[in-house]
Amino acid sequence: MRKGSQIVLECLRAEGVDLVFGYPGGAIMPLYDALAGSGVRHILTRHEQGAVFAAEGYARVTGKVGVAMATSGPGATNLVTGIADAKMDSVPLVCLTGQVRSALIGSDAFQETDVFGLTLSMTKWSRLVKSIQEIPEVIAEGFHWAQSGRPGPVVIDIPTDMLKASIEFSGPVTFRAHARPADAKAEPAFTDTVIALLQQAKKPVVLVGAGAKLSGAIPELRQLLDQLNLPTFATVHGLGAVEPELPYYLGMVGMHGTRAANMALHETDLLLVFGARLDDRVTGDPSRFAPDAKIVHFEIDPGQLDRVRPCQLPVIGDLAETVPAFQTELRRASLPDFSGWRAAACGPERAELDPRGLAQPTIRLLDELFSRLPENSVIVADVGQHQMWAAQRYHSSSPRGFITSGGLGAMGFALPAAIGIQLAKPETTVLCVSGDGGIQMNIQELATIRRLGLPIKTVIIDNKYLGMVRQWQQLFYKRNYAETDLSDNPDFVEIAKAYRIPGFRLNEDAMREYPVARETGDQLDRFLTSTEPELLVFDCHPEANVYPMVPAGAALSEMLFEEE
Ligand SMILES: Cc1ncc(C[n+]2csc(CCOP(=O)(O)OP(=O)(O)O)c2C)c(N)n1
Ligand SMILES: [Mg+2]
Repeated sequence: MRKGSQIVLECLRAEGVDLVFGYPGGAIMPLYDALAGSGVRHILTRHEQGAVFAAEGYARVTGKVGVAMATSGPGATNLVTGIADAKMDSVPLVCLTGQVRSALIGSDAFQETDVFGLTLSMTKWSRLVKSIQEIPEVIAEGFHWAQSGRPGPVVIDIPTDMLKASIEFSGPVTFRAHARPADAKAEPAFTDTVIALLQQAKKPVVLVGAGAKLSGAIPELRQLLDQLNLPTFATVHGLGAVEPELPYYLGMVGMHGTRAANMALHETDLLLVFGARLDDRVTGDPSRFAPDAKIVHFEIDPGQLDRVRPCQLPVIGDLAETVPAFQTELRRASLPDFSGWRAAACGPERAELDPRGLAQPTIRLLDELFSRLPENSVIVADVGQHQMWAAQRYHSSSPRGFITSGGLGAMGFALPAAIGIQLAKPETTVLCVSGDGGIQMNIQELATIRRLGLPIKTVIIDNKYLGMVRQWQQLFYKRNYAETDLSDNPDFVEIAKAYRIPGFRLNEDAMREYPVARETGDQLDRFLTSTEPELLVFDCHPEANVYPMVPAGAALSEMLFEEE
């Protein structure tokens, strides 16, 4: 005989779970009661949003399923932002929520919310458990859907009486999905069509997205890119998939992408997309996106095709299958000479201008930090200007080395995500880059970091503004800085101190000379290598902006650049 709570934990163990993030409460108490001795380690965060973002950090850096748990009602509603975030960014996530006892469901019972209904539009799969007997199947199926195909979030809501009751238990089960539908297989003849399109093309380009790393096919994709030798760029989630120093790599594309990448994408006549959704932050005005281009879309999720406009050729399937298939055929084909186009797209006149203007010291700080990081470090960025500066300055070839909330853009993501990342990779340096706004959305997680002694390095880019919103107000709302002023920020170093985390402040003067003064360099080295959590607050100019910028509603070619 086993209690429902024990069955849940045994099934989690059977799925390979040894770490979960959560916060207890009434309806889920039986599950907490069974944790000790279960083999599942539970990390108590200080907010359920912290738990779900930490689980996402763990999942994003490992590719394994992240697990978060919370009680009914307010516990479950606090998970919602993380669930939406995991949906947008294809993160394998399982959320377990306690529910009021089944006899009370629908009666407005204490701490009752309809978690299933509430999250229905943002989960990949979800269940309200209806009997203790079905717990093993529901967990097995939930884990299957979280990580199969395009990964995503799963919610399993379990009434508390089912966690308490006992049944005879014959062990965890495995879930077998039906065979893939025929149209989910890569079209075998697609290679001929892509090659024919390439042979007709004058200005072909390659766009790499998150799918590249999710598929695990990075080595194959890199070989293919070498074979193609075409101007290539990445979305924010594709960063690190392509080795940045390659001559055909143009960096990040989109609203704050490089001049070269955006121009090449605007001018292309054949766009090969590998695992990207073509979000409007990537395309600019969808109606004027790559106006002359035919699109070949390598994509695992048929639901993501034709979102911007119909593609000429969908190649539906896992990149781990379609990329090697394409590679093999490409070896036999002869492609036109694209060297003229490559020279134009990758040439010096398209090179990035050195950042001038008010953002320069902040960009230097990020360059100084990033260049001092050991290989395979992980940078986790929050949301705002600092996020885009960090993405622009990320020049590592580590595919899971830059982690951020991209599709949802959820402020408050970075600090708790860093917890999940550091727990998954105890030996890795984890650098959290946050804004003065975003850090205050989950600052309570400093307590979790302190309690666990995680050596996470947090940098706050303190511009005393909700900077990204202020930038838009400056450029598009006549400098009406309505409700974006954070000049009464607390002293973050003092806050960290209260959490028993050491911190220090650097101002822009420290970054004015290049290379930076020896003492500053030493200070940064010590910060990055200490075995303790630590905070660095950087005073950024309040009116520093992120450039280039494609204004909302503009075409990619209509970038704004730094003012002199
Ligand atoms: C939860 C949430 N609320 C609001 C926003 C809208 N938003 C996007 S960036 C931003 C400003 C972020 O400010 P800060 O954290 O200081 O970063 P900065 O842009 O100044 O670097 C805001 C409010 C958001 N993305 N997420
Ligand atoms: Mg700010």
